[in-house]
Order: sequence, then structure tokens, then C-alpha cells
Amino acid sequence: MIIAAKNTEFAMNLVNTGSYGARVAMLVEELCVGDFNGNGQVEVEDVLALVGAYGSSGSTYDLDGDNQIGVNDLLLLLDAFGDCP
Ligand SMILES: [Ca+2]
Ligand SMILES: [Ca+2]
Repeated sequence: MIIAAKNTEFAMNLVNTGSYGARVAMLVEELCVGDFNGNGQVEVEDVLALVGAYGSSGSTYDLDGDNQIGVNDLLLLLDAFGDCP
């Protein structure tokens, strides 16, 4: 399971229904918000990708978590414009 989110807390229940023990490992890494093409920068291509999805619903370009691609997502993207940390 991969979850990408910003400023979000997650609660989860894990149930082991098997007869063996289980180990859960969690990796927390800082994502580069808005770097949709994964090249280490938020640049024009990422802006164009978001603009292309503007007005739709979905999670890929939804940076504020409201399930709609809109002006707040564009503003968050522009705020992150440049090299990833
Ligand atoms: Ca990029
Ligand atoms: Ca949104």
C-alpha cells in the first residue's frame, strides 16, 4: 500500500488473520509535492499536467485533498515551483 499525502495523520487497524506472526514495516519519506513526472523539480511540465486535469476529480493532481483539481491545487503547485528539497 502506498499513501501519498501532505500534512495528514493516518490511523489504521492491522489485523493478522493468519496463524503466523506478522511484521509491519513503514517507510516515511518526504515527497516532492507537485513533481508529477518525478524528475526532482516542480517545473512547467508539472504545471501543464495539472492544468490539463483542471476541473476533474481524482487524486494524482489533487494537492489539497478535496478530490477536485482546482485553483488551490494550482496555487500549491506554484508555491512548490523549483527544485525539490
Ligand atoms: Ca517535475
Ligand atoms: Ca484539490
